Amino acid sequence: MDPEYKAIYDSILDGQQNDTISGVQAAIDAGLPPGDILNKGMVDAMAEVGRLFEEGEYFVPEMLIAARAMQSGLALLKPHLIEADIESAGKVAIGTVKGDLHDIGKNLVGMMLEGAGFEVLDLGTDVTPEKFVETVQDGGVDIIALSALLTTTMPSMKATIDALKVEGIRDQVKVMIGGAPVTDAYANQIGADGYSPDASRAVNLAKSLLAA
Ligand code: B1M
Repeated sequence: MDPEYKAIYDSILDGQQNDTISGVQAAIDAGLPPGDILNKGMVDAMAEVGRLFEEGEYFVPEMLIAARAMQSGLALLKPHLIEADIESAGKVAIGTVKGDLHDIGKNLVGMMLEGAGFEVLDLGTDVTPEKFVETVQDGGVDIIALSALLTTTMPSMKATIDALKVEGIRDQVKVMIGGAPVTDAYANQIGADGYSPDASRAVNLAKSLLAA
């Protein structure tokens, strides 16, 4: 761990939002490269948060406060990243599907993706298949990420994939799905490209879908 970035790294791991803000501001003021602040300080910390979550040492609250700290740091860093022209890992349009208002998990997945260098377009909740189709037709989106928390709204995932097929644009975009009632088997059944059970593995999935 690079000592210049340790304070930022620790503040995200501990979910200390104010320390993340002051650490990132200090690093910007010291003229450290924005890409290094992002990758060495922040992305590495979120990767560690993901690892701790997978190992059962961190739970959702720790993940949420770490993600919130990360988001505050990102908001400060964003204009500098754009200036430095850091290459995006890809563009993801994310939304909770039609009829479903649960957004905490979806927000967490979006934050983790953003933390890993993806450009994230958040379509919000209750997103219709038509809205996802329109977003793909507008161009520039590599992945659409669908979240559902209700068994009754899972069919909206299939409806979205079917709508992409009807419009002849299914091959233009990868589709990943997730949310508490969703399974790998369901992803296969409806023809999604991948399923992730949690936010940290959603990042790995997005990376592997674009590498494939
Ligand atoms: Co609702 N709700 N809820 N709810 N709610 C559940 C989901 C439920 C399981 C509770 C229960 O009965 N035990 C149940 C669903 C039952 C079912 O269908 N099997 C339920 C119900 C029934 C309802 C209502 C119908 C209740 C009613 O009105 N009668 C109603 C529906 C409203 C609607 O959406 N139309 C409703 C409403 C609400 C609130 C508005 C009060 C609130 C949501 C607030 C909000 O999101 N802003 C709410 C809440 C908070 C919950 C519980 C308690 C918590 C959900 C949550 O945020 N978890 C939930 C019970 C539970 O899950 N234990 C419940 C924390 C979050 C970080 O986890 O969202 O699973 P989660 O996300 C995870 C993974 O799933 C994954 O990564 C995340 C982080 O690791 N993930 C993805 C999620 N999306 C992903 C996408 C990916 C990849 C991974 O790629 C695209």
